[in-house]
Amino acid sequence: MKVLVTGVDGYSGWPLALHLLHRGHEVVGIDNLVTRRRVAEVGSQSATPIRSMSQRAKSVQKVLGKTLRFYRGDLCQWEFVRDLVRKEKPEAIVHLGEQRSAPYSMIDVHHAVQTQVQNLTGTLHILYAIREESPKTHLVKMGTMGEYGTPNVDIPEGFFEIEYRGRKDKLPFPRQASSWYHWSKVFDTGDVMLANKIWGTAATDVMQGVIYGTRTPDIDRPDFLTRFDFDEVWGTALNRFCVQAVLGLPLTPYGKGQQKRGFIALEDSMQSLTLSVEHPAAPGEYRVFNQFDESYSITDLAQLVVKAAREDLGVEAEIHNSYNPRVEAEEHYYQPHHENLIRLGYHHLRELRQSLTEILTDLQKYRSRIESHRHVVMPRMNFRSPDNRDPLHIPAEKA
Ligand code: NAD
Ligand code: USQ
Repeated sequence: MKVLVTGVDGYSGWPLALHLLHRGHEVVGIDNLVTRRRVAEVGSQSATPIRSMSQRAKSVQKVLGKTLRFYRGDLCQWEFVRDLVRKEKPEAIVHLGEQRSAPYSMIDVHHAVQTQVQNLTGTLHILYAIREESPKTHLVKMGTMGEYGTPNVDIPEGFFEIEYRGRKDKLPFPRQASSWYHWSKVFDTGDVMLANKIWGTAATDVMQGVIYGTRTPDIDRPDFLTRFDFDEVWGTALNRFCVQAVLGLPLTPYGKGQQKRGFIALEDSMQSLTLSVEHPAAPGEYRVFNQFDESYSITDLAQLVVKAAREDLGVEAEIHNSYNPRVEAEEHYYQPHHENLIRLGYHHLRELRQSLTEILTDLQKYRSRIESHRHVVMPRMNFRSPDNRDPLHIPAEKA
């Protein structure tokens, strides 16, 4: 199958491209390399030393004997997207190429606007390009579990049956996001549903939980490493906790630390996306997959990292609940469903404990890269405050 991966230079786009190539698919990738620039903008870098896209494409040719066709371009440029889809006519597009950091979207008005305008524009361009140039293309659109928020009832996969004042209907489950970024994904969802309704675009809308990990079998070589972010703005919870343990910094569950999220290993995320591609939505179908493996509280995760750091590295890490820079429930009910991918054959491949050992080992290897950026690890933002800094904030770093 010919698959177009947007955001192919990213944390998940790059291992996905390699996984699809390994499975015999033809892969075309596009990216404007903006995550590299945005991470530099907040004074950070990937913990892993990643190669440039041109070096990556050369390694693919040399090591795998396959071709990854890479286009450098911006999804916000309509002619670029239209011409690409016209030329390639992919059977599937996996759309990962968006601004993906909630804290980045909360920095100020410019970052909020950039996030929403660019994410929605890219998705609309892809929807129109499919409609005009390749109407049979199946869109696998990456959304987020954070679209649903944390309601006090179970979270279904996209839709639920409701009875109200004696009448019944099947409706989209309410979205209650808590950052400008997460809301951009909600708005994307509305646009994908509308394209499906008016043009019959076949779409899988993926509500994915937080990804963790440094490895998949496809990226197990220095020239195939994927990025790994750890700073306050771009790093995600479990990955950050591992970096904090390695650097001897306290682990920082925010607030009470009882907020729960769905998590998924990088390898399992690749497996899930591949299942969505290889078992496409039917013509005219819109379906929603909740893509995560297990849900955990943030404190449970921090405790697992403390244990792994002790057992694997002999390091005694500490947990130091910091103030919460975000506006979110710190204790809540959380019961999302995730049966659709299991029905397609999903089974958990990478155990969390194994991932922790791999992350900690890899971080030791690249220690100098995180050591030189330790000043960007601890939280300094505040979603509530207009200048996004907490005036009362006492850094959680050890005295
Ligand atoms: P990432 O930032 O590493 O990758 C995104 C890639 O898209 C980057 O290489 C970036 O340069 C590119 N990109 C962004 N805007 C673009 C544009 N306008 N034109 C062309 N390329 C553009 O992020 P990731 O972690 O790989 O996330 C991929 C997708 O998965 C995102 O849509 C994100 O919202 C979603 N997601 C991520 C996670 C996670 O934990 N990392 C969890 C759930 C959902
Ligand atoms: N958290 C801490 N301490 C930290 C970092 C995070 O307690 O040091 C908490 C946050 O307050 C939040 C939870 O961990 O409650 C998750 O935060 P995160 O930074 O790991 O993830 P998030 O901002 O939600 O975003 C990430 C990805 C995003 C994706 C989302 C999936 O960056 O692209 O959409 O995970 S989900 O969370 O399911 O919406």
